[in-house]
Amino acid sequence: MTDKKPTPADWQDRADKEVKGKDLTWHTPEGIAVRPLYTAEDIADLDPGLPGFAPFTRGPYASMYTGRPWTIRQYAGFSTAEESNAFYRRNLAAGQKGLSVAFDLATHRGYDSDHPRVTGDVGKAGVAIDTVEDMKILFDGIPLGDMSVSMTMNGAVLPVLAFYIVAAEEQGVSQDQLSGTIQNDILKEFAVRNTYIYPPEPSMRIVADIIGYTSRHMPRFNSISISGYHMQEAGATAVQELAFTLADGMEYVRAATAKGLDVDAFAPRLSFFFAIGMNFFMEVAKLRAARLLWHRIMEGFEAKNPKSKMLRTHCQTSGVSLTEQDPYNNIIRTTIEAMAAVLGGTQSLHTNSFDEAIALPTDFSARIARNTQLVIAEETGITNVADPLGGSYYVEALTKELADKAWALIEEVEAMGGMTSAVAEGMPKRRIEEASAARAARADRGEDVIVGVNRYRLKDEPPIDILEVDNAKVRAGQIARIEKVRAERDETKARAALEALKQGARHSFVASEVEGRSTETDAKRPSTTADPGSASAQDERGFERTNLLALAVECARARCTLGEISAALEDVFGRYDTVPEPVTGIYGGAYAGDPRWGQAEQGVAAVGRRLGRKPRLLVAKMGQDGHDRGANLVASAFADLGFEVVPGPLFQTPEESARMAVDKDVDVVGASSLAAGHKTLVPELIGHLKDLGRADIKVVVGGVIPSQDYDMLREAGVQAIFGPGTNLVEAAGEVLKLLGHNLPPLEEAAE
Ligand code: MLC
Ligand code: 5AD
Repeated sequence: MTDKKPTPADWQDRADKEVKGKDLTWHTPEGIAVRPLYTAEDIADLDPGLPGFAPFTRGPYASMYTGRPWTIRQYAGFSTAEESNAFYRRNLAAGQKGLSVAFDLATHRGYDSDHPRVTGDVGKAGVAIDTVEDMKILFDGIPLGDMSVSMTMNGAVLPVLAFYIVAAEEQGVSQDQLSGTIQNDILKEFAVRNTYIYPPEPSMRIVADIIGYTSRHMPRFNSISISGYHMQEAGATAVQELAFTLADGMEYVRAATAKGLDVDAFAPRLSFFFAIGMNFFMEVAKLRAARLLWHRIMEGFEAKNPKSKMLRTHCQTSGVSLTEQDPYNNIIRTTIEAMAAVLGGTQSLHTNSFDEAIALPTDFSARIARNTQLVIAEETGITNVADPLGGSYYVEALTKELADKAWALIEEVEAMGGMTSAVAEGMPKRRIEEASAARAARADRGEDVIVGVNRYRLKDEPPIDILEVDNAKVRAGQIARIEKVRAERDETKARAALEALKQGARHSFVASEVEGRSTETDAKRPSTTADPGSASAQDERGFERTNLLALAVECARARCTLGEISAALEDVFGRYDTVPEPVTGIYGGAYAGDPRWGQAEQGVAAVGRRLGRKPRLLVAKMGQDGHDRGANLVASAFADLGFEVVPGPLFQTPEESARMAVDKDVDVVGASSLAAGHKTLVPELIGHLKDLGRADIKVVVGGVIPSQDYDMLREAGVQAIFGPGTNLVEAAGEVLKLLGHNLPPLEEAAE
C-alpha cells in the first residue's frame, strides 16, 4: 500500500486492465469525443460563474427554481375552440401553470376552415381558429390579464396575434397587460417546420413589425420564440440545433435594429425554445452553452441592459425519440428528458404524452405527462438548489466543447451572410437532413438502441385508447360560424380594413423603417394621449399605417377572417413554394457492405430489369401537413437503393398527387402523413387514381397512423402501412414484394 494519491493516468491503467484495452471513447453524432472519465483537470480553466450573473451559463435568475419553479406549460389544442377551452380549463385545475395553444394546420397556413385545400386538416393537429369569435371562445373564462399564453404561430402570425389582442380587449384586458409568447420564428419554418406562407423577405418584415409593435404596446409579451425544437425533431444534432437557432436569433436582432429599434428596447423580450432528447448530459450542456453563447452574441450587438443578454427558454421533450411500439416506455423517456430540461435550467416546459407517436393526447395521457413535471417539481427536492450540476467536471467540459463547436458553425453561417442567406441557399436544411439520414441508419442498423423497437421488441402490441377528431363535423361547425360572422359584420368597414392592410404591405420595407421607428419612450407612451400635431403623433400615424400588426388588429376588430387577412397579404407578397431535394448517399453510405442492403439493391435492380427502367416511387405529402422528415428519409433511402424517386411538393391536394403519379408514370405512391389527415386524404387519392384510369398504381402509407385505422385504410385500397420506427430497408423489401419481387428472408441475408 502506498498513500500516493491516484492520478488520472493511474485511473487509465486500471480501466485499461478492466476492459482489456478496449477504447472507451464515445463519438457522439455531434462529432464530440466523450471520454470515459472527466476530472478536475478538464475544468481547470473554466469558470461558469454564478446563476443570475453574466454570462448566465448557470441560469438566467439568481435563485432559479428555489425562488420560482419553471412554468408547466403543456402545448395543446384540437378540434373546436369550445373543446380546447374545456381541455385547458381541466388542465389548469389539475396543476398546469401556463397555456400554450396548438393551432390546426389550416390556420397555420392562412386558410379559413371552408377552403377547399384544407378538407383533411381542420381541427386535426390543433384547434381551428377562423375569426376573433373563435379566439374569444378559446379563452372564455380564462382571464388573459393573469394567464401567460404561448401561441405557436408563424405563417399566419398577424391575424392570430391580432385576434388574440382583440379577444383580450373585448374581455376588458388592454394589450399592455398581456403576458405570453408568440412563436413568430419564420426562419426555422423555411429550414424545417414548413408552415410558412409568404416568401422569406416579406416574412422577415412581418417578424420585425411584430417585434416593433410588441416593444411599443405590449411590454410584458415575448415577441418571438426562436426555436431549435423543430430542428432536433427533423434530425439535427445538438451542435446544429444550438448554432442554427442562435444564428436565427442574430438575424432577428438585425432585422429589428434595421427598423430603427434600439436593441435594448426589444431584446429583453426575445425568447428561445429547445428540444430535449435522450442524450441526457448533452441536453443539459446544450442549455448552458446556449445561455453562454447568447450572452456573447448580444455583447457583439452592444446591448447594455443585462436582460438583453440573458437567454430565457422554453423546452419540450423530444417527440422523435418516442415510439409507437411499447408506448409506455415513452413515459420513462419523457421523464428523463424532463429532468435534463430542468437540470439545464429551462424557464418553461412541455412534457410529451406517451401516445405521441400515435395520436394527439387524451385526457389520460395528458395527465401522466403533466404529472411528470409535478412529481419532479414537488417530490424530488431538485428545485431546492440553483444549477445543481454546476461544477460537474463532465457537464462543464461538455458545455465548453458544445459551445465551441456551435460557435464554429455560427461563424460558418455568418460567413455566408447570416441565416437568411444560409436558408435561401438551403444549407441548414441540407445539413440537418444529412444528420437525420445518418441517425435513421444508426437506428435501422441497431447501432442506436431503441428499446421495444430494434431491441426487446414485443410480439403483440395491444392497441391503446386514442383521441379521435371528427374533422368533417368540426369543419361544418366552423363554416357555420364564419358565415355568421360575415353576415353580422359591417362589410364596408371590413373591406376598408383589408384595403388598408394591403396598402401597408405595399409600403416598401424602407418606408416602414423610417415611419415605424419606435423607441423605448414610445413604448411607454399611451398612443391616445399624443398631441395630434406633434412629431411623435405623426410618427404614431406613420406607425399605424405601415405596421402590419397594427393594421391586422384593425382587420380583426372589423371581423375580417384569418383567410381574408392572409389572402390580402398574399395578394401583395405572393405565396412561397419549395420543391424538396432529398439528400443522397448518407443513408446508403452508412449501410455500405451490409448484406441486407446488398439484397435489397439487387431486388431493386431485378425489378428494374423486368420493367426496363428503374422502379418509380412518388413520395407524396398531401394536405397542409409539412412534417417532411419521414418523407425525406424515405426519399433518400429509396433513391440510394436504386429507385427513381419523385419527391412530391408539400401541400398537394389528393387530386394533384394523383395527377403527378400518372404524369410521372410511377409504380408506387408512398403517402406520408403525420398530421392525422390520412383517413380523408388517402382514400381520395386512391379515388383520383381510379378516375384517371390508373388503379394499378400501388398506394402505400407511412407516418403516424394509429393501428385502429389500418382496416379502414386497407379497405380503401392501401397495400402497405408503415408506422413510426419502420426499418427503411425492410420497408423497401415490402414495396419490392408489391412489385412482384420477394427478397430472401432477413436472417439469410444477414448471415
Ligand atoms: C422567474 N421569475 C422569477 C424567477 N423565475 N422571479 C424571481 N425569481 C425567480 N427565480 C419571473 C420572471 O422574471 C417573469 O417575470 C416571471 O417570473 C415568469 O418567468 P419566466 O421565466 O419568464 O417564465 P414564463 O413566463 O413561463 O416564460 C418563459 C419564456 C416564454 C420566456 C420561455 O417565452 C414562454 O413561455 N415560452 C413558451 C413557448 C411555448 O410554449 N412554445 C410551444 C411550442 S410547441 P417578468 O415580469 O420578467 O416577465 C411547438 C410544436 C409545434 O412549437 O407545433 O411544432
Ligand atoms: N396537442 C398536444 N401536443 C401537440 N404536439 C403537436 N401538436 C400538438 C397538439 N395539438 C406536440 C407533439 C409534437 C410536437 C411538435 O408538439 O409532441 O411532437
